[in-house]
Amino acid sequence: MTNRRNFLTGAGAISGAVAAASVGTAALAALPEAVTRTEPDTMPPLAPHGGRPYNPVVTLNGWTLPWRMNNGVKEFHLVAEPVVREMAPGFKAHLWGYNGQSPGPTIEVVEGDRVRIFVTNRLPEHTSIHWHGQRLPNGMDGVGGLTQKQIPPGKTFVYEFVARRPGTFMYHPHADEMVQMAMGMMGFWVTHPKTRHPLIDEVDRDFVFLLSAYDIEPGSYTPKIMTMLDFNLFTFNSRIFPGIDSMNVRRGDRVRIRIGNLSMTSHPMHLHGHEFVITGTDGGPTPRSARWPEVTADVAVGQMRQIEFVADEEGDWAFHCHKSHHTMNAMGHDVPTMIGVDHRDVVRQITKLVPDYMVMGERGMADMAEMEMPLPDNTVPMMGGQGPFGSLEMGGMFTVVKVRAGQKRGDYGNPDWFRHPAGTVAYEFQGAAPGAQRAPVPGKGSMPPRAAPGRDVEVQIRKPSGHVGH
Ligand SMILES: [Cu+2]
Repeated sequence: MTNRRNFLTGAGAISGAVAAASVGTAALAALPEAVTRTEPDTMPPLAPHGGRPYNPVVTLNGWTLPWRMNNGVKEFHLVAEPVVREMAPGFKAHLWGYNGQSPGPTIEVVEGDRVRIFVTNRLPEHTSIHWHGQRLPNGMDGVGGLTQKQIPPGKTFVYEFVARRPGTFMYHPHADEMVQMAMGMMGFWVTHPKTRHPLIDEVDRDFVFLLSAYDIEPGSYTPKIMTMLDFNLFTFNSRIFPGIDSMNVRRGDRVRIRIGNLSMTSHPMHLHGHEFVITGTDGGPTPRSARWPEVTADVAVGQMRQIEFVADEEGDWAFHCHKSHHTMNAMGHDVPTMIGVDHRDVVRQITKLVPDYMVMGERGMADMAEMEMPLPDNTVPMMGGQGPFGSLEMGGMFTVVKVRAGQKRGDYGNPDWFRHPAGTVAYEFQGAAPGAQRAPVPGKGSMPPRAAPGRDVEVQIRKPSGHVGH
């Protein structure tokens, strides 16, 4: 995860870029500068530097695209191009994206804004951009071949429309989609309401990210674009845990998290320690009568969900996809199940041929999170991430919401791990462990037969001593 120093460095780097984008009047007839950012850290919110005010969002391990005002029109410049994305420290992927990163920068506008987006294609093939969820003229919808000509390599096309309804949107190519989305081409779009909206509450923190999946062989750099279902990397904004930043909030903050899914399967997103409500989708704000408390929200393919909660419980709260394979990294797939297999004879024979043969998974896979396994260059362990109590044994779509009383307003820096008040951490029972209790089966005596003492396959059921014998 990002430390505070990197976080501030990222902020400094982008404010320089914003200044560079505020060009003189002589340049206004030309294309807006294509601002690029390659650092994978979370950029602090980009305060609006013109136009109507709003509370900016924070893009997890991403950034917001600066714009320029040109005669009342907000002008943006997106560049579709090959990028190198660090998915986690030690692991880089060769993807396609926008302005130096996958996903591309978040675009933030205000309801009613006239928006002009210049799209330059630096890919080796044609592309287009579809503005998912927007009300716009049909010819601005970005479906290559249907509503416009494809943008050839080297050319720049212009999209222009009014951001008519407030909400949570995304953008992605509608050209050679299977390839271009498998390569990471996508970005987030937020349209803020122009005045107080009866269904859109003010929040203290507003995080956004996209869900996407990749199939990259350990040791290689480029996703396999023909993969339909068997992906091995499940990402928030093309990052995998432990490369995903935590979401750091102040206790009592009203927090909104907006999530869009451009992978090939649904992701049930689960928050620990709090209940949330779904306050909106890509179809707009959810009527209040249709909101109910949840701790998991399924985000289906092509959907967006915005969840909201009051972060009133201090701690380090996990927030992750609940499909357990989606919190694994590449090495967790295609490994045979070995649980319960007694390898000893086989190992003895194999080690005659392969002296450093290693048995994996005999007692489950948790060992693998801490085992010093030889990995190919350019990959990460299937699960890991060091926490204050050891390895988290997580990967992929996993991060932490850090709720702290002492987190200052507007501070998105990463506090240290939570300091638990005395007596509030699960602890080891120190009393005597009673033997397993067995219910008799009529006609058959006790089932299953008790194993001989000393056999290491026995499982002991431990109960609090006060309840033994019911
Ligand atoms: Cu998932």
